[in-house]
Amino acid sequence: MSKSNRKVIITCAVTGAVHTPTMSEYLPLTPDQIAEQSIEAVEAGASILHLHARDPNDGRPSPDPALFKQFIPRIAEATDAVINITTGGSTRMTLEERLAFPLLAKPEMCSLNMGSMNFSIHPVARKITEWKYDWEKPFVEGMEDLIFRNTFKDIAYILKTLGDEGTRFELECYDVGHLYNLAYFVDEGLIKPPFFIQSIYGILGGMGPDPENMAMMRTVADRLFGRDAYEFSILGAGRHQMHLLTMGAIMGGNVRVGLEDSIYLGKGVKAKSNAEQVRKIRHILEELSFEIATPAEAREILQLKGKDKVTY
Ligand code: KMH
Ligand code: ZN
Repeated sequence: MSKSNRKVIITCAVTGAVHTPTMSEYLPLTPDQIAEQSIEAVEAGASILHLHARDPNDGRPSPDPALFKQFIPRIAEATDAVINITTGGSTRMTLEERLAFPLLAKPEMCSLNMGSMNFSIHPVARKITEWKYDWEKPFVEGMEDLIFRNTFKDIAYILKTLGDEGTRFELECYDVGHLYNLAYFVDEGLIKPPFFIQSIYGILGGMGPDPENMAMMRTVADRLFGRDAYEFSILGAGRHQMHLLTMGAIMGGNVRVGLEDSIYLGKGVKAKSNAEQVRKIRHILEELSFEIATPAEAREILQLKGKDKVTY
């Protein structure tokens, strides 16, 4: 597909490991809830699902393959969506835990975070007086003193192990330095185009949600890789989600929504599901005459190995 005739890929990150049950009653926690909201998000127009697992007893982020196995095959059976499994997990998980399910499942796509960094929402804890579960408050407050570890060695390991299985990556870049890290791995011969660059704005610890940052990311990515070598995508955290995504699409980018990144639909209004956010961005994009990519088109654009070559 030529870039002048391009279609916009909508990724939906369904639950994540940042928000906690107290923050939104609509956050999917159990395998059933994750499966149902994922399927509905695909029906609404998402072609890629970015997925984490949670302990169904209390909603705590979990890397347990047994939990992933309760919803991934069900989603794959019910939809044609590209299943993209996190390798970021949460800042409390070891690399081994984070990779436990991806290495078993060999999915078409995995997330890959392009550098170590601070990554926190601890200020949110100040606004919450009553928590649903005991683990939540220390979990959120404790992020202030944690590092999201993604060393060069960690990244190389993920590129070698999963890359050898034909898995391609959602390259999560929270700062301009992460683009240079990607360029390093290109030079090392560990990753080949097309690169799916998920540029992330508004996470405390990464770039702020300022439009100039998006222009800078685009300019640097063009310089390092050339526009034809990569697909640009936009993730705006929290209340910055919809306007940054709209701007990013106008700049030639793809978009990521989902309750992992924002629990809101609009100002002061919580999203009741992931599909609500997908429908909203789809509506905005279609009003601007953009066409939305189907899962098959997303596979073609990103040159994915296909749904028949996974092991879940
Ligand atoms: N919540 C995103 C900003 C991952 O899963 O690898 C971070 C994320 C990390 O998506
Ligand atoms: Zn994630």
